Amino acid sequence: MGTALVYHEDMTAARLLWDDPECAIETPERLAVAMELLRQRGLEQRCLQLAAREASEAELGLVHSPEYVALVRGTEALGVGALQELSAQFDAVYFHPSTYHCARLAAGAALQLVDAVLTGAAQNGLALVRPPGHHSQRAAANGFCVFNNVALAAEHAKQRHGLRRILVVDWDIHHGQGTQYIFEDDPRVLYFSWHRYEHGRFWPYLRESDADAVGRGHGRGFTVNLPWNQFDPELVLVSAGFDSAIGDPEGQMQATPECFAHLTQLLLALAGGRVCAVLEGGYHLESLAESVCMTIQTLLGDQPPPLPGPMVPCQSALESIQSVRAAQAPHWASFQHPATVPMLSPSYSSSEGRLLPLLPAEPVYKAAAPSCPDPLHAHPLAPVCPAVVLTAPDAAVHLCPRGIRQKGAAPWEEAEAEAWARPHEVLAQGEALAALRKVLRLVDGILDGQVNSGIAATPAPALSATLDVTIRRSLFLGVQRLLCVAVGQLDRPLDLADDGRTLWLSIRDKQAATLSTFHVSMPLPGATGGFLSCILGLVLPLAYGFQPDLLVVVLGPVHGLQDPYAALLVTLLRVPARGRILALVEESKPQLAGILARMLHGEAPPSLGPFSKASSEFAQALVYLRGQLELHWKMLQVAAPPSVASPGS
Ligand code: Q9C
Ligand code: ZN
Repeated sequence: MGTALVYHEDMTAARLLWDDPECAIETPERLAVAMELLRQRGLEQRCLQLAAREASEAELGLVHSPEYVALVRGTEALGVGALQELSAQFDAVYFHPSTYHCARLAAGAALQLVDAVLTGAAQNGLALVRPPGHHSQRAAANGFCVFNNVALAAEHAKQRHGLRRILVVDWDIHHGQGTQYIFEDDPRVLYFSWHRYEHGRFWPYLRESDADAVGRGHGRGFTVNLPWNQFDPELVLVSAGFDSAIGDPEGQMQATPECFAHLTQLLLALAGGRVCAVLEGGYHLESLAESVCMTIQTLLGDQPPPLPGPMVPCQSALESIQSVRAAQAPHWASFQHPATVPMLSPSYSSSEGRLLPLLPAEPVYKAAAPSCPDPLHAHPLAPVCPAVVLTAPDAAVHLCPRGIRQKGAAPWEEAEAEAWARPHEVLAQGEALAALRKVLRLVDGILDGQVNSGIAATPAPALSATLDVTIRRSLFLGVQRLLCVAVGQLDRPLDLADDGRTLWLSIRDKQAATLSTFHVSMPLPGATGGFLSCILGLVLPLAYGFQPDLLVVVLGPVHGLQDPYAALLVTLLRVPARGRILALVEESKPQLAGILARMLHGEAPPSLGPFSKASSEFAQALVYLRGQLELHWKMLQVAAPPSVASPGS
């Protein structure tokens, strides 16, 4: 099951026929250039290529009024003068005699993509379309959008496939008010949008684009901006606009193409990996094409390149996130623990009061260039099958049905392994030493790039010693930043230098403690809520701040994580670790080894099941740790400093 790419050249037919600077950026070249780069990079050929079909009028009726569909159909026969006159009745819209055909292809492409993913013909995919859709409303064109492609896809998934929970993630720089209006009273479609707002001074200049718009009626709480696991969607639709990317003349933001690789890979942890992206905006041709390639490569399973730039959140982003949290708290249990995240009142950064001027007319404009000049590092790493080193024969049963094979490379020479094992008596006996020889082979294989990741099982009593040797060997081979996430009763090696090369995170049945900036111990979360805040609020921000060259994940004695939790932990950590992971487990847990191997291979994790709130002890432990660590690890900041909120008070 691969990645579908839905496209039709006819969608390049519509274009602006008169002078209108506002609409001039929505050009046929947007699609042509993106397709060209996909071909050049050999990515189109790796996809399941589907030719877009037109949506039927009945399908358009899932979202749009018959009168509006008839109005758009009528534009096929209009002359330039009449087209221009009709276009002027809408905000930022132009019609062309081929608009109706293009817009039906764009809508049809989104429907086809959903059909391909929900019937299992593809695991995920992207529809490269124009005109875009997310500003389009039941009976109105708006912002270059004619039919709402993503809304139609969501409605189709509900009505034709019987889905009950669909997440729409809108990363276009503009608020998709059309999608918000269509689903604002529908709890089955959770609409998440981030967008430039400028306290109401950025197009489309709407009060209802602010954080306190949360939906209405039964849909209260389903128009949102929130961390995503609790909703547990069955399908993820992405309104994939790339006008939020660097160089875009419309958005004027700074998101690099790499950002879209990371966003996409994080979303792949949801809905069994069923992610359908549909193009929206994006008006800088190279930046658009580069970002489209990053998205497709990630959907195909390639590992993302590193995120360039300092890992420091910006204050105004923190303010925005806080007001969203405050506005959503009444609707989502995950926001309700007062200790989990400090919260300001919803009015704190609302449009009343502190109106900031828009940025000066000529902001930082940079031509889109891959931020890293070295092409080897500028593009995602192709997927590499994880190596599997197992000592228990029955473990293989859990792996082979999915096509993951044990790697046959020769283990280390016994004498050499013995030298590395020397301090540990437990490694002297046969089985433990045999496992160690394979683990060392795996460490070397990962570090010299033969494999991307690997999983190894060792006899339980030898786990801690094997981990110690693994760490020493990795540092010896020149790893600069080694992240070790140790779940269960495992101690940090005593003689490990606290020099910033190793970040050690213990998750175990002990009190929260920061033994140093690079040695953190947190308690085991009992509830799903605690587990998610632990990963999303602590482990991931630390991993992004540290930017490891290698991640070692160990599940030791009484680690207490059920398999789906361990699976999600590894899946999410793969993103900041960019797939460079060595997982160590006890050989008595073949089932766990199997599921982790599948995660390293890129399969989506299973659902965590019903949500349960974190205990207040656990929430307090997280608050304590954040307080201890956020001075050094800036990615942990969740609140803007009070001085920003009220100067002088
Ligand atoms: N003078 C999409 O990205 N321009 N539509 C507003 C204000 C309209 C954007 C400029 C932007 C429409 C799909
Ligand atoms: Zn846009």
